[in-house]
Amino acid sequence: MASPGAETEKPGNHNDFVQLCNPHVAAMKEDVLYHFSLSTSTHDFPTMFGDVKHGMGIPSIAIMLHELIKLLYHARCSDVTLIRIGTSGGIGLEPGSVVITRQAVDGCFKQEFEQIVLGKRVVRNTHLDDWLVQELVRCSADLGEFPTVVGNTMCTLDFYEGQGRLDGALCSYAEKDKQEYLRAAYEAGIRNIEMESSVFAAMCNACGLRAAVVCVTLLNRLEGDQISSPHEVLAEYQQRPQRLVGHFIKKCLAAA
Ligand code: R2B
Ligand code: URA
Repeated sequence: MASPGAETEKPGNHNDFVQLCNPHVAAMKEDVLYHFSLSTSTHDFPTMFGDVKHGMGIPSIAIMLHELIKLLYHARCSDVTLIRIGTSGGIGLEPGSVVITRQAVDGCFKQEFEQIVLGKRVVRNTHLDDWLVQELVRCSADLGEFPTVVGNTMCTLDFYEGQGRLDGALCSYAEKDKQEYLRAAYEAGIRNIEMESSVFAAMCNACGLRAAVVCVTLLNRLEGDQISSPHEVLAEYQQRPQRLVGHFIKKCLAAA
């Protein structure tokens, strides 16, 4: 599954329109995208897709997942695996490390996702598929390109105070409090922090879908809050979960 949102800037000149390496397409009066049941003569592509973007955080991914899971249902898909890939802040890891999530936890380190439904607390399980975790670990070993660990992932409602940063618009704690919190998180098996994994795991569990979360760490939060590595470094880090999951998909296809 694609990660929601452009979490760091993409490489290249990102203001340019997408270019094709095929001179014929621009000269075609109509282009039928057969497998999508779309045609440039019957559908207004710029209006339909020109502004496609995902948001960030639990509400955005939850809305997207409701509709994606219904799409899979209507399409009568079977044996589906969903994988969230993206970025995160690491705890006690070398930046660029990839974390495969065993369990998503909340900001109090609780291994659950709480949703208010009709005014009542509904608590859902956030455990991720153990078999898939092991397969992804094997894929990372096959690639041998970057450090990969299995750990718990803390999912927060905010990037700043919610993740114990000292550089937000609001902050009522000191560096020492932040260090204590992050070190307690580390002791609880948490290796990274992001903003979507808990609802992702909860919804996939509730719908009986096999799921995994694979995020690269952009910084070590024990050493700072700002994401200040050079653009090319961050861009390469961001490709790591894609390379790992790409390898996993190829392996599955080869075995099918
Ligand atoms: C990781 O990075 C984003 C915040 O910068 C958020 O979508 C997440 O989970
Ligand atoms: N994404 C997050 O949610 N937190 C970080 O520190 C980095 C990326």
